[in-house]
Amino acid sequence: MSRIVTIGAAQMGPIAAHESRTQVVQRLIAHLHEASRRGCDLVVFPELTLTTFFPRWYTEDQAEIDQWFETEMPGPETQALFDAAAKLQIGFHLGYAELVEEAGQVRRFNTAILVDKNAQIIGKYRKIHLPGHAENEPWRAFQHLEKRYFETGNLGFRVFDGFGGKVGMCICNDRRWPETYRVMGLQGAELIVLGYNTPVHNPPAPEHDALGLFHNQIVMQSAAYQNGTWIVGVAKAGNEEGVPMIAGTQIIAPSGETVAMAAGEGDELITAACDLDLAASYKSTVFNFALHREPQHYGLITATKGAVSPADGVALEKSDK
Ligand code: CDT
Repeated sequence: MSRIVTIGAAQMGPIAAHESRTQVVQRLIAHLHEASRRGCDLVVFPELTLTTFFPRWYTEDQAEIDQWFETEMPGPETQALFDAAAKLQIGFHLGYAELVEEAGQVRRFNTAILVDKNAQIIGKYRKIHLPGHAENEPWRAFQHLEKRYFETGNLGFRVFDGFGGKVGMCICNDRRWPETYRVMGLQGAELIVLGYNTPVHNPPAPEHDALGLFHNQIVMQSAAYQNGTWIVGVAKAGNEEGVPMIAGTQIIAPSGETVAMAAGEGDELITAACDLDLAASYKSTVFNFALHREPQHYGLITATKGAVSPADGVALEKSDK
């Protein structure tokens, strides 16, 4: 038996600051129509799909920042996306900035939703690993203020039933952390979808710049293999407001092999027929967690933020201290 989900990874080229939500949604709908022509069941859009990557700018004016956030989903400008998807019977994954009131408090998250073929939201994730900094750092060519504008996600790494399988979500910087995938792998994830906005230039470590696509590749390919899951990674790419961002949108099989890859840095749909049953071949053999994982022998690591310390019960090498 096979469970084929035909997936479209909908890379977006740059989104200018002046571009309206309605204009962006038209670009997304164009992706959906092409995806329909190619028989897609699910289309994956990137992180913060609806706007330019606004954390590159510092401001103390909260109203200025809040213009980038959605207060409802779907809202007046995004309803057309849901309507088009339902009409075409295609599900989608969408990243956006979310402003909600929870327990009487206004909260802001970097969020992604998973939507089924009938335009029903069946999964939600709020980004946990927020990169960058919280204060203005004028020495940088551009800022990366996710720690200023978003709270740490409070929904955990979950796996949702959808598209005939177990679907997990994470966002951008999360993809660099092995625990992101392992937490979902332990829940049986067969497909993990994620979007990213990754500047080519990393101001604190410019020596990494030439390796951006390589790092993108190794984290997602190794995670796919080590957890026996499909991974779909989708970029917002190209030169956005003077900041070049990596492309490298791709669909990766549970073997760790990339089966489809974007060629350019603009709006581009790549597709693959993904057999979710391929995951079982890895989950039942080399990465049979129940049979082969030995967490009780890994050393005691408590859930502290940052580096482990001897107090956590981990025997550290001298060089680690
Ligand atoms: N959006 C996002 O998370 N981007 C980061 C840039 C890292 S440099 C601060 C990423 O990990 O791709």
